[in-house]
Amino acid sequence: SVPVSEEKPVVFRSKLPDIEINNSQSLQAYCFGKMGEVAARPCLIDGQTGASYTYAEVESLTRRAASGLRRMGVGKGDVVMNLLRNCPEFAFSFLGAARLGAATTTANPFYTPHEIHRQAEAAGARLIVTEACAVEKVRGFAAERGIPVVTVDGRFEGCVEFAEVIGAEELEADADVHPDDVVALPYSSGTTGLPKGVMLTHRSLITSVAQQVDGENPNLYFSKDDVLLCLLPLFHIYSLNSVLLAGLRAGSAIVIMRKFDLGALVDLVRRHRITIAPFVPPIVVEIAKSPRVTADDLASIRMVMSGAAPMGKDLQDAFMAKIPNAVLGQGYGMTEAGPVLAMCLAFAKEPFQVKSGSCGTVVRNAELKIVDPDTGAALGRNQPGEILIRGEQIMKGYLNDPESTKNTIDKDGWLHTGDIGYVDDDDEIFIVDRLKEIIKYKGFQVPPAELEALLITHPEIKDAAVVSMKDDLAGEIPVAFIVRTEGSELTEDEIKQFVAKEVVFYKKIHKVFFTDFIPKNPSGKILRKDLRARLAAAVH
Ligand code: 4UU
Repeated sequence: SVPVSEEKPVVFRSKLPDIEINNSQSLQAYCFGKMGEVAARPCLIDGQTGASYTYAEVESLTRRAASGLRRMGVGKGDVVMNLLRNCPEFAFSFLGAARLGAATTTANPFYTPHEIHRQAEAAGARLIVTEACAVEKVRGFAAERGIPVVTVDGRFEGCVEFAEVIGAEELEADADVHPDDVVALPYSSGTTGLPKGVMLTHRSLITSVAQQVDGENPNLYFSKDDVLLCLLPLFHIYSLNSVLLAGLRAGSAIVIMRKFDLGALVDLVRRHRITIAPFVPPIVVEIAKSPRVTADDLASIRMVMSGAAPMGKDLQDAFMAKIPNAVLGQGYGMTEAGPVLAMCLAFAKEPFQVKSGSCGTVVRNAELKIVDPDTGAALGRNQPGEILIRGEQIMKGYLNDPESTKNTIDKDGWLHTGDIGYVDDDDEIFIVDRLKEIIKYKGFQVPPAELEALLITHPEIKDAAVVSMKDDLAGEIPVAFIVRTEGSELTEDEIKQFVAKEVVFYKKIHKVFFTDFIPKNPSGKILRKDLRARLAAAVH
């Protein structure tokens, strides 16, 4: 008889069975879905002040925030901008806006005025919630456009204090929302170009959170007795989704930390007996290297999660030696993917054996494919290619940008990540390279296109290209190739300063290489691979 060749698995799935996900409700109803069991338990704890709010209090505060936001003119379909470091008000405002059927766009309060205005404008923000460090940067802009500014940490002329927004009365009933209504609008440059508004709907975020923390054997097991450290910024989707929303859904206590500092971190871990610590690789490095932090300091922690940038096997092993009683693993996310594509299965309630250096296994209720980036053909196990994901958790699309949406989500619903990786024999995913141009400085996005656009506005810069260079502490740093105009003696320092004035600290140019031309393909696309090869050759 004819031998039947065994068919290669081309679609990868979780080892956990699919579950039923009720994603046709509102995100807030889903997150507070177990109120009966958790009402009197601690929900949010402000690490700075020690203020603690129970689940019942937080739910009520979000209803009061909703009522206050409505009084200030926010309604269904509107966008509120949260320009905040981590604080309880972030959650009150986010969930309050959701109750009104409004969406929240999140941004870093350390952005420059230009970066803030651009996002506020593009997102169509109707109201800005911010704090002292950013008030001066938005006040003029907001006044010109008649956008009210709310501050969480004090009284400022022309602004409204958050305490006033949270009046006595609660919103009587949430607005009716459709599962496809947008609830979060983070900005991401995706695989190419400038930052774009990523439309995450009630359906996508419920699905994503459920894929992590729901089911009889949750992939990411958070219990009511867990205490989560919310240190990563809530304006980034990792913390918003996998810490705040997932923590609320699971009924855990969430300790909110405003600013990273090793001493303060150890203090909070000890004081609140933190059990779950979501980190990014640079924080893992710092803890692994610091003689000041002992195993004893971290004794209460049972789970350490890393994500947003690669964590190699060496670092993972070094860290595990420091905190032997905790499980250390990775989550793999991308804003557009809702955001979680893969999660370490050692985090499951009934954990699996996993390998160091892996960024997890595809989440349940989703499909993952690896394709040849040139031909689009699906690849089997152990063959690196572009990672594609499909499921109800992915974004609805980019705001007002059908072209970029079409280039990211194909006609069959697969979202193209721009990451290169493979799936091994045990369904574990390893990321090995990046096809897309984005640079990740300590997990923060640095879009080269944005820096290039800025650089060529300089009268003495004829052409510019920005690429990443490996860095021990930050993972990657942005460096620029510059073609000066004829006769120009513009210096490296002048260029660095020119950029530094216009961008948030992590987008600063770290090195400048002067060159005669920027290599481009016939359609004018910068050949970044060639530039990275030039860097590698110069370094070694
Ligand atoms: C190698 O970084 C994120 C989201 C991260 C996240 C979210 C929820 C991690 C765990 C979690 O539970 O989003 P973006 O849009 O800022 O950046 C996306 C890109 C990816 O495409 C990939 O290139 O960041 C990189 N990345 C990683 N790289 C994200 N996670 C990892 C990882 N290893 N674990």
